[in-house]
Amino acid sequence: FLPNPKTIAIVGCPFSGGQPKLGVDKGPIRLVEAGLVNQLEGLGWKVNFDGHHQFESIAAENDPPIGILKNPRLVSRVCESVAQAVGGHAKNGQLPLTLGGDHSLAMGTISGTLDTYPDACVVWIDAHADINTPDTTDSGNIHGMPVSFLLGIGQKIPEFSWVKAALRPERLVYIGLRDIDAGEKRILKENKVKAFSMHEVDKYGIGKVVEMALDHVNPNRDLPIHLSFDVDALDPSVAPSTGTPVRGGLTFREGHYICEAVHETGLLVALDLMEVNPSLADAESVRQTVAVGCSLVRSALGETLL
Ligand code: EXY
Ligand code: MN
Ligand code: MN
Ligand code: MN
Repeated sequence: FLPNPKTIAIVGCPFSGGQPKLGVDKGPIRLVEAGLVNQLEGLGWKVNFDGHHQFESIAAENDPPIGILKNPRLVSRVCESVAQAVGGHAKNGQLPLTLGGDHSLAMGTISGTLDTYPDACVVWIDAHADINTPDTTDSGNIHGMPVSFLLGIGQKIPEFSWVKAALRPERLVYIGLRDIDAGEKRILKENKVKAFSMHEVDKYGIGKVVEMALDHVNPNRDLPIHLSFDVDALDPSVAPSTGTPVRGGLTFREGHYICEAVHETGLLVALDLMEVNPSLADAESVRQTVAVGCSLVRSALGETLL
């Protein structure tokens, strides 16, 4: 899908409004400071990065909760601008690499991808399903909800009317799940969303799980792929600096294998790396998490072991 020279557009999103912990807005800055641009150029990509997005100007003057949703207008406007940025880069034939920031941003990134590639499928790697609706959320944190908005399920909120229900449930697959709310389990079942939890990773091994996941969303291996990778999918021993760590996660290699296998399809058109929070945990844990984030991105964009 991508013309030559193969070009990445980095969309740096210093944004934390989809959840309550400060610091996740520093994730993209640390990932770029760690040398990500040079690393990707080393893999043969042309990399366009003109600085991180400035969301301050979007800051909502008055943003009271809607129901229990926190920062709803801010999250909506930021995601709308991210959708335009991602969609614009994709339409120019570039591969948007979005660095978060919290995972509410995926409401924007995936909207931008689907606006450009309506047939694209989404591979969502996460400990969480992020599929609560405004009715089912217990926390009101919108980073636990972007998928429901993209699917167009649950109560409609006028402030989010720009989000089209462009994602079909059969074009979505999860890997790595292990902390799902009761309401989310019901939503996954009702909408027949395919999900491979850590149980299936243990049972079948990551190689088989990725094959089954791609067989479900991309049976003929001909549809564009948007990979949305929440770093909390990895075990906290591998990626400690993240806001909602859950034990029992993917190993270092399992996470990288997913990225390598998606790269091997030749179908990747957009990539998100989300929820790196450099304010959580000690300096060595932060260094480790940032390094693993860069390394996952490199694997998805063509780094091989041999
Ligand atoms: N399910 C919980 C909620 O809705 O608040 C936790 C969500 C955490 C979401 C992180 C980003 O993946
Ligand atoms: Mn997530
Ligand atoms: Mn998560
Ligand atoms: Mn949950």
